Formats: sequence, C-alpha cells, structure tokens
Amino acid sequence: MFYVFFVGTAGSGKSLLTSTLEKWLIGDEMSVTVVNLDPGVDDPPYTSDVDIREYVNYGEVMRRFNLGPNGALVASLDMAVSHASDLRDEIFELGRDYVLVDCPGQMELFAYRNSGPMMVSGLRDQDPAVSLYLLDSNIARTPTGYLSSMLLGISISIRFGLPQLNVLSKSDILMDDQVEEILSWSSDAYLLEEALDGTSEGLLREYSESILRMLNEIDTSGAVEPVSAKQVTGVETLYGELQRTFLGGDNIII
Ligand SMILES: Nc1nc2c(ncn2[C@@H]2O[C@H](COP(=O)(O)OP(=O)(O)OP(=O)(O)O)[C@@H](O)[C@H]2O)c(=O)[nH]1
Ligand SMILES: [Mg+2]
Repeated sequence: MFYVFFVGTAGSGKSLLTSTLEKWLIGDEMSVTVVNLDPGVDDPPYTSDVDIREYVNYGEVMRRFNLGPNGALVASLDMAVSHASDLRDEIFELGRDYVLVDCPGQMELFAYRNSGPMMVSGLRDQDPAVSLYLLDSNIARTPTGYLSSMLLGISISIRFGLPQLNVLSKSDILMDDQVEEILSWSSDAYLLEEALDGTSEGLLREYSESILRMLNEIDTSGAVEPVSAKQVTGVETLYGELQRTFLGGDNIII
C-alpha cells in the first residue's frame, strides 16, 4: 500500500485533487482507498472509504467544550489520534494499492502541533508514504507568497519526515506565462531573488533575501508541478512523480 497525504493551506484544493487523483488511479486500474481526515468537512467531493468523522463528532466537540471552529478542529484531531490504529485497521482490511488521505486545511495541526504528525505515522505505520504539498496559485503567484508557501512546506516536511512532492494547485486560474514564471522560481533561486527585488522593499526585502540564502544553503528549492484538479491537467505527470517516488525510495523534492 502506498500512502499519499494531501496537505496545504485552507482551500488550496486538497479535497478536489484527492477526488481527481482517485479517478485517475482507478482509470489506470489501481485500487484506491480514500481517507477523509478532516473532522469538520460537510460534503467532500468524493465518497470516503475511511472517515475520521466516524470516530469524532466535530459539532459535538464545539458545543460541549464551547470552542470556536478552529479550536474545535484542534481538539477533534487530538481526540481522534487515539483512534489512529482503528483507522489503520480499516485501511489495512481494504488492502488496496493506493491510500489517498485528505488532510484538514488548518496547517498548524501539521506544521506545529503533535496530533497531525502522530496521525500520519499512526496511519501509515511502516508503509511507503509521500506528502503531497499544495501551493495555492492564489498565494504562490507573488514572489513573497511563493516564498512563504515554500517555507510552510519545509515546516511540514520537517514534521512528517516523508518524501514530499510540491504541486502548484489550481494552475488553471493563472495565465501560462504566470505558471512559467513560478516554475522558473522553483528551478532557479536567482530568478526568485530578482523577482523579490522588484516587489519588496526595506526590511521585508532583507528578510526575504536572508530566507532565500538559507533555502539555498539547505538546498530545498526543487520541482513544483502545476496541476488543475478542475480541468484535470498535470495529473498524469503527478502520477508519474508519485510512482517514481514510491519506486525510487527517498527523494525529498522540496
Ligand atoms: N479553478 C480551480 N478551482 C479549484 C481547483 N481545485 C479546487 N478548486 C476550488 O477551490 C475551492 C476549495 O477546494 P477544496 O478542494 O475544497 O480545497 P481544500 O484544500 O480541500 O479546502 P479545505 O479542506 O477547506 O482546506 C473549491 O471551490 C474548489 O472548487 C482547481 O484546480 N481549479
Ligand atoms: Mg478539504
């Protein structure tokens, strides 16, 4: 079983890409288990086979502990961690080729708190896994937005300790030349530095440049695949990358 964890900021397109990739894999004669790990979702764009909502009631958590939507999500995931082995058992019994895990959009669960990484390691156990990090085109279209999205991706990869693939989600909302520009930033840090020079000033520029130097030093720049879950473009390339990652072992692409 190969695990793919879909992570990215709120609304970056994780759930729709989960659904699109599921269809793609099934079309390629793979068997797929879809796991919903978002306790607060109402109506995901797929039919989940395994669902965290079977184990924790987000609305009830909100009412009982008098929490707001974000606090209730944090508390719900904390509670659900104790059921990670039950979720894993369900996944294991299905025994399918791919396990697509749609994670909640609240990134602090994964970038800072323990419950996200604990859930990830509880689910996959020793099975091969990759985190699929979505950079939202709405954010990554500006040089500073791109840089901050990459930093968040690094936080997640540090916490997960998994090979990571970066995708530029919702690429259909950008013009072709905007996509090309973002891809050029991902392949050549000097071009990103130039772009930052043109858009930021003073302290912000100094910060951005120091961060860029740090990224260069730890060699974290890397490929970003443009994908549109809506128009189903880039999915074949993504599928190829996933296969390459699973077959080739540890290639952390970030
Ligand atoms: N244009 C365009 N819109 C998209 C694409 N993918 C998702 N969307 C839209 O973006 C919105 C959010 O998509 P979701 O798939 O729910 O995003 P998410 O990351 O799962 O959101 P949360 O779970 O709330 O964090 C929806 O209105 C989708 O229709 C895409 O490839 N292109
Ligand atoms: Mg979602």
